[in-house]
Amino acid sequence: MNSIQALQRMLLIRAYEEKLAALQAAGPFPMSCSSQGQEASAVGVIAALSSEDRILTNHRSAAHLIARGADPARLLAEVMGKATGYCKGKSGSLHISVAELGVVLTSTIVGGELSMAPGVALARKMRREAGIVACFFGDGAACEGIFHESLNLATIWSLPVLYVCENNQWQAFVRRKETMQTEHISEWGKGYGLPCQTVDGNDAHAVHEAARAAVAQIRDTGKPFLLETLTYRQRGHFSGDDEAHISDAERAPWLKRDPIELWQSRLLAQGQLQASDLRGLKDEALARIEEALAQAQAAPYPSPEALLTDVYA
Ligand SMILES: Cc1ncc(C[n+]2csc(CCOP(=O)(O)OP(=O)(O)O)c2C)c(N)n1
Repeated sequence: MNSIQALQRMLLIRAYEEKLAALQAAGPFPMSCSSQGQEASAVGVIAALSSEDRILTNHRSAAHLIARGADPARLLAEVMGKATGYCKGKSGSLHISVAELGVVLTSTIVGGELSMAPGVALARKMRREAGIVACFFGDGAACEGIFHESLNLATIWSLPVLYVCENNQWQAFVRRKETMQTEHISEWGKGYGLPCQTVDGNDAHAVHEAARAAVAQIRDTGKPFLLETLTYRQRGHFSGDDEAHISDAERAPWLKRDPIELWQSRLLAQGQLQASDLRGLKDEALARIEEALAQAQAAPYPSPEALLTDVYA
């Protein structure tokens, strides 16, 4: 993926999240958890993966899915419970999986993705399949016991897992600093013998370089790696939350370091992008999302008979 394609992906993610937020504010519309502000982390890491790699993620998965190439029309259809959604309208925004893109799971059980990542990696290793497993989770999930079990097992069993902690400074309505004595989650990995790195999660270039090096190391050694991306969730915990827990003073410095603005400024300064092209790219992203919404709105709901298909009992 080149620099402009990375910008296009980030703009598409932002347009998708902003459209969802607008629809939810106008309501009624199904809820979701936005990862607005975390686009560089998603795009930077996913661009370092190959098509045979697998991905597990959490409730803020839209950015990961779009970065991986998911069709916004099918994502919106899924959120709206339509039959054309990636999971035939049965998952909503919080459980989307996309087998054809190697996205095994979106887990809304905090830490659920951490519990499954070693299993997916072990299965692939036993079948001698190529590829690594990327597991995205939040700093809140890192405070759960399953994080420690997962890292320990992955290390002991030499499993090719790229753990990506998107440290967005909040754990639902609780500040990260209230739940951790240390500053960085990456430090915790050292105790389990993992190579670890913390990177500026709002700098797509820094994220991508770190992820590429981590992925290369995992492919080389077959062992896990923990990457922490320091970033910020620009919206509330979920759509409909009044955001009273976030002050403007807290948000302001992070908005100044908005990952998309940082990336486009860099490309403009380097002459890789002209201001007029930028407007065109933004319009393109907005138009694609409008078209996606129209498709999702026109799509049918699943038939009542579909209730009993694709379920385990
Ligand atoms: C096992 C479990 N406990 C609690 C919740 C409620 N909950 C949903 S999101 C969340 C915070 C997760 O924080 P973090 O992992 O940092 O992710 P973030 O939402 O900040 O991206 C909590 C506690 C849940 N969904 N699952």
